[in-house]
Amino acid sequence: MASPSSIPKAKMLVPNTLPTNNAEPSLSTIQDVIEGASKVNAVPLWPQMVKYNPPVPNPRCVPHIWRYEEVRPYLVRAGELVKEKDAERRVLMLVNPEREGPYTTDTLYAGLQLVNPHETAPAHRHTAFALRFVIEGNGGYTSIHGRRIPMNRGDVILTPTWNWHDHGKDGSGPMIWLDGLDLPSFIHFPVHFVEHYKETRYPAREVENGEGEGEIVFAWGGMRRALDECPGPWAVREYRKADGSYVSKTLGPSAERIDAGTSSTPRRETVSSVYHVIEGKGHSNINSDKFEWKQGDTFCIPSWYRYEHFAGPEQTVYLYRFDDRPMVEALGFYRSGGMDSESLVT
Ligand code: GTQ
Repeated sequence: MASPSSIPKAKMLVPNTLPTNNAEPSLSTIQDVIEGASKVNAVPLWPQMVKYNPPVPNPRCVPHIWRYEEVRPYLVRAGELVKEKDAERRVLMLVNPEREGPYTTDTLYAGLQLVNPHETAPAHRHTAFALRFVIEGNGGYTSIHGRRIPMNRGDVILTPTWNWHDHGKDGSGPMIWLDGLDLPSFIHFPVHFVEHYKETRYPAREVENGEGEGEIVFAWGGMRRALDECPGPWAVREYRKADGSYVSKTLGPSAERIDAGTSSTPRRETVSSVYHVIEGKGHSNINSDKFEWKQGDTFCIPSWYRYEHFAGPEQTVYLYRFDDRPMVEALGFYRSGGMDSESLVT
């Protein structure tokens, strides 16, 4: 290859002067500049600087609660009307009132999924990561890359990226669970792939007693014991892998215990979260709004809202939560209320 110095000067294509603007002979006012620039898809930043550089986080989503007794009848009726072959996944998405699907928060997707006895939600796999919290029903199972995991109330089951998965059910009555996925990320990063398996079910064997525990499934009994062993009226435990690492690069599940008549410490973070009430009654203050909740309800907290949970006077409260902390941390965006920005300098 010729070195730059050996290129004959006469053949250089780079002009030594800037191009003159023949199309716009007079740019006498800023309006001329703005109009002219827009024709070449260039737009001034300065009038809308604060939109892109807001002083504090500005989530589009708002706090919201989905009451189980209000949503469940629609899901159960959909279970009767929408046949297995007509819905790859029979899910009611929990859509934030300020946005469309798949946004439950700006970064999290939640949905309630129902499977009837003798049905199969067919095998597929995808880039997205999924968490399932089992709400009700008996005899359900989800098969994850060759292992058939029974679904029991309160269990958290992971579907890691690219694992083949299908869901099924024996026994009577429907199986209902809360799905948590990182689907909003794939609107932002349009890089999602899905594959469908050639048969309805991916070959799977039943797991032995306790197999996959702490890796792919987290039984409620174990988490409840762990929460009860924590000191104090309010306890938080994350679901983590045996080596202490996050279960996913994107989503972080956790559970909380709040003793009757007590409350959590107020929190404010750059993560958003979806909460589901496992047991008990109470309310949350999210910024200045109060949200009353009870067993089965699901509610969301956008990033940077200040929130605090209060257990009712009668019963210990247990909450399940998933948030986007692993993803937010990995990107270097994690911050919580009270952190000094000097401490964030890298
Ligand atoms: O069960 O695989 O709620 O792929 C959304 C997308 C569930 C699933 C959802 C999915 C699934």
